[in-house]
Amino acid sequence: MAEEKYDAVIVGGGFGGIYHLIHLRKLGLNCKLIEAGSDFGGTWYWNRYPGARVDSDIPIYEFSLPELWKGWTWTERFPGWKELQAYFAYVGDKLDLRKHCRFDSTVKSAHWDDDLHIWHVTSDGKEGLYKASGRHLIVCTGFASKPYIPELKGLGTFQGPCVHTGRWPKEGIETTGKKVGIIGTGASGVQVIQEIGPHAQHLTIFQRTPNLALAMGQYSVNEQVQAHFRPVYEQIYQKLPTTFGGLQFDFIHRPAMGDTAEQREAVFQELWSLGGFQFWLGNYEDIIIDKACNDEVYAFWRKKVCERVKDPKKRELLAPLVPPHPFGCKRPCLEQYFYEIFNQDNVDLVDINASPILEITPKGVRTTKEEYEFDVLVLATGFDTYVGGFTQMDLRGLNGQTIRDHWEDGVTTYLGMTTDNFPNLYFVYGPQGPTAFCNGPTCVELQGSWIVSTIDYLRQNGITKFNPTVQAARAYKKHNNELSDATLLSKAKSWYMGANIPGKKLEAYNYTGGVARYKLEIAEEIERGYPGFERG
Ligand code: N01
Repeated sequence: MAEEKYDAVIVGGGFGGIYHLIHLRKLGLNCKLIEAGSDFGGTWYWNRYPGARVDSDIPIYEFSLPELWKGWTWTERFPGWKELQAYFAYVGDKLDLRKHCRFDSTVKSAHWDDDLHIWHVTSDGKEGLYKASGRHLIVCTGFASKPYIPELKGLGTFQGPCVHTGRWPKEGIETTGKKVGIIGTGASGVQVIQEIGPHAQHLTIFQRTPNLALAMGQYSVNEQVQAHFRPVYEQIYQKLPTTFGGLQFDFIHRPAMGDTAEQREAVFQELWSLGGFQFWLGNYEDIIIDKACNDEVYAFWRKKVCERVKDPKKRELLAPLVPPHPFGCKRPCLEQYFYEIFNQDNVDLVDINASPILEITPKGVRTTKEEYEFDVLVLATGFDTYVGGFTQMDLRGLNGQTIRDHWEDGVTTYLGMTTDNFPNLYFVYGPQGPTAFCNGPTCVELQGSWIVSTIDYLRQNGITKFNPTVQAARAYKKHNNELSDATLLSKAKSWYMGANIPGKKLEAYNYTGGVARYKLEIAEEIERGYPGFERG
């Protein structure tokens, strides 16, 4: 088939892909967006498991474009996946974006052509093979697009539905009145557990590490309330990239131990009462640096959780006396009635450290202690974060080098948006960006605006090949590692450090200096005339 020619090809139709489609088109570029799902939404297209819900509160989990937020009304402080899908459909309609997209088509390969200075992209799907080329390739597959399914013996033998949370079928799965087993207690596990728990006949949860989940503080919102706050939306959006987490609030800029114990207790109590991530990314600024501060935060969190769980054994498994890892160094999530679920007689919590899973059987799960029988088995086992979205494609840069080979000994990026040996390739919300420590749309808009400005610069200067130097990428990685090494992050086995995938290189996959600092660093690259790049 003939290859369609574009200025830019964009992979992925979530916040990142849509941002680039909107803004590169405003620059006059002819773009094609290719998306594996049937519509926009990205993570919210795929994560449609019961209870899937964002944990950034309104109005920060949306585009900051006035033509979009002025016409949109949410119904909850933390919207659920159905409402998020409706929001993406609204964006697509309002800006008439779908005509630039190929949906139901998965990008299989993207190869750099060093003679023509373009990318050749091939995708496949509902309408067959598709080929497009573009001078610029923007990968917006998000940090969690490749589900991780552990290699459990006998997995394929289970006779009932067995589903990963990130691939929940559109038609849903009946869990009411069923015996359900759930493996994993990350953010996805916590949400699906609290949703399925109340109506399952029996729910068995296999936990390896407790989630240090925070109270969401959910409430309904109406148009009247939002109309009242819209006049300050611009102010809020301007503030987001000046904070650590791209949020409406920031860390308390003083060390915890400079306050008295009574003052700290009062601070913790106030943050707790606000709900959401205030207790984490709005806490003392040394929360993930100073162990003494971190221990106190954990002790406060534990006290709150223990008040809600009646059974002492379950309580100790969910909120152990000894912290399983430093608080906030493995992603906490937001919960609504997760801990109350464990007070139901029909809910069991299995500690798979004490009795590991031996195999999946046709009837259920066999541990070293017993076999559990289920109608439905849910794998809430996470994702090959940061890099899975890249390595699942045949992505080849200079000399045909694959991204898999390029990153085999660890990830190198420059500024968390480009990587050496892959000219004219850009990405957002991926490795070595603020990604997991940042509100999604804030990260996408900050990185996206840098990429769009850079592409504009390249066009204005007739530069057709733009590639970060190996030295610049190495120096950036060193800097990122130093930022991470100054924290307690490496003390937790988490996907932040690649510890969730057996054999994955353990290193800092996230930029740890905070969004405000990152913003200054990437702006400096532009101000200094892109010293980290070679031009072709
Ligand atoms: O994945 P996870 P997730 N045997 O990797 C367990 C975002 N997100 O999908 O902790 C048994 O956090 C694993 O155990 P352990 C959010 O950023 C956001 O839940 O490694 N268990 C863990 O409990 C989030 O952080 C939202 O010991 C195994 C679980 O599976 C990120 O996505 C909602 C196992 C995986 O947890 C990922 O969250 C959902 C094995 N072999 C997701 N392998 C919201 O915005 C893994 N586990 C609300």
